[in-house]
Amino acid sequence: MKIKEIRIVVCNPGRNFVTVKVITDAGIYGLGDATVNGREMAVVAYLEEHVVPCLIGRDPQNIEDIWQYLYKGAYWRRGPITMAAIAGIDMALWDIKGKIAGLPVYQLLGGKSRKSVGLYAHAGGLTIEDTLSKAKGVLDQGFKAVRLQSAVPGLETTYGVVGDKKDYYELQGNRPLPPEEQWSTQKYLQMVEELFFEARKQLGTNVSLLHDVHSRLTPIESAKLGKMLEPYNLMFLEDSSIAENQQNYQVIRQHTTTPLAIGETYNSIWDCKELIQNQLIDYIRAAATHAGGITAMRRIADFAAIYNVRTAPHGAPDLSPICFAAHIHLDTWAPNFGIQEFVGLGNEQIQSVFDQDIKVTNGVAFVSDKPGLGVDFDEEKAKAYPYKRSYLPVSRLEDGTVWNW
Ligand code: GCO
Ligand code: MG
Repeated sequence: MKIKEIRIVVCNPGRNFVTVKVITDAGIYGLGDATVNGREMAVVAYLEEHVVPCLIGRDPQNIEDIWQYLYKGAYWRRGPITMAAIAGIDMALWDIKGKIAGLPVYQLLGGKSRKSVGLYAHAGGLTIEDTLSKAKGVLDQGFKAVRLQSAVPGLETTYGVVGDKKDYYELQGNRPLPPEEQWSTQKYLQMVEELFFEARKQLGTNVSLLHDVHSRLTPIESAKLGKMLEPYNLMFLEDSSIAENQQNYQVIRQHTTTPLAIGETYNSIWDCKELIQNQLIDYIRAAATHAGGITAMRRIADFAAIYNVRTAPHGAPDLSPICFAAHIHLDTWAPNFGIQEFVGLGNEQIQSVFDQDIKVTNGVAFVSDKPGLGVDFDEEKAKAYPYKRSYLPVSRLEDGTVWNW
């Protein structure tokens, strides 16, 4: 079997997605997601100019060889653009392998470790009361885990909050220039303690609570927050500090027993090696699209298992349904799976372009049993939603200093 053609399609059914379609001479095709939010066209150029020409005529069944060829063979290893390009191809090849075998991808990985995949939903409100009423709505739908975000009083916009002027940016893909946001750690810390105090009071102790700091705090501030939140028993505190320097988490870890999660921006196992090996985190949140595909995610999961770190794949709206399908297969297989982030199966346009086969009921997802990834992509319908340049916001401290968004 040979790779005959590879098509890269960018569409914007509400937000931009980069879809890779690998077509074989046997008529079977596979799909992959290569979306990097705000830098989509860089991945397209990388794929079209530098990857696709090298793969035509190769045997799509040699997934590992193609992965190594693209990773080691580039000389310039890692980085979000390279790894998203590799990921897009890799997912498509797993999809093809499943279709050849007549088996869903989770079977190729080793079969089911569980019947269904536990999900956490989002609740992000304009006030603490608004957040908690959204959380109650989520719990009423059967979810047992919910991520709480709330607008910070005194700041115009806050990450993760839906509603007037407090946009949750990842839901929209039409911002031709980067908007700017303000950040104040002091204002935030006051809000967040009250949020979790009220949450436990109103939601009880039977629900798993999570929170995403979106890398806004220094390590010692993270340590302080982790300690402050201990009485409220979080499932995990996500991205409390940046970990370009993985040692940062040593500082946080030695001060608090609040479980820690990180990894959505990681491109490879090397970005989390020390965090895992030194047991500085509890959940690794790498995504198939950004960390090098299913081949790389499987390796990260196995490595993490040795150190009691569980997987909690990123599930934001800027990962396409193809990535979500790949995650549900990985989550169904991984013996050390923790929880899957879930923001719904997409708006109507997304659902018309991507045909998904995942059942979600009562806060859990059931993997598709179709051969391959079990997701399809309608290229004709995608044409109705052309690419629109769009950026994530840039964050600044109140004095104007650029900060982590
Ligand atoms: C999450 C993430 C996302 C990111 C987004 C950036 O936990 O879901 O933090 O919301 O902000 O993926 O493109
Ligand atoms: Mg996050």
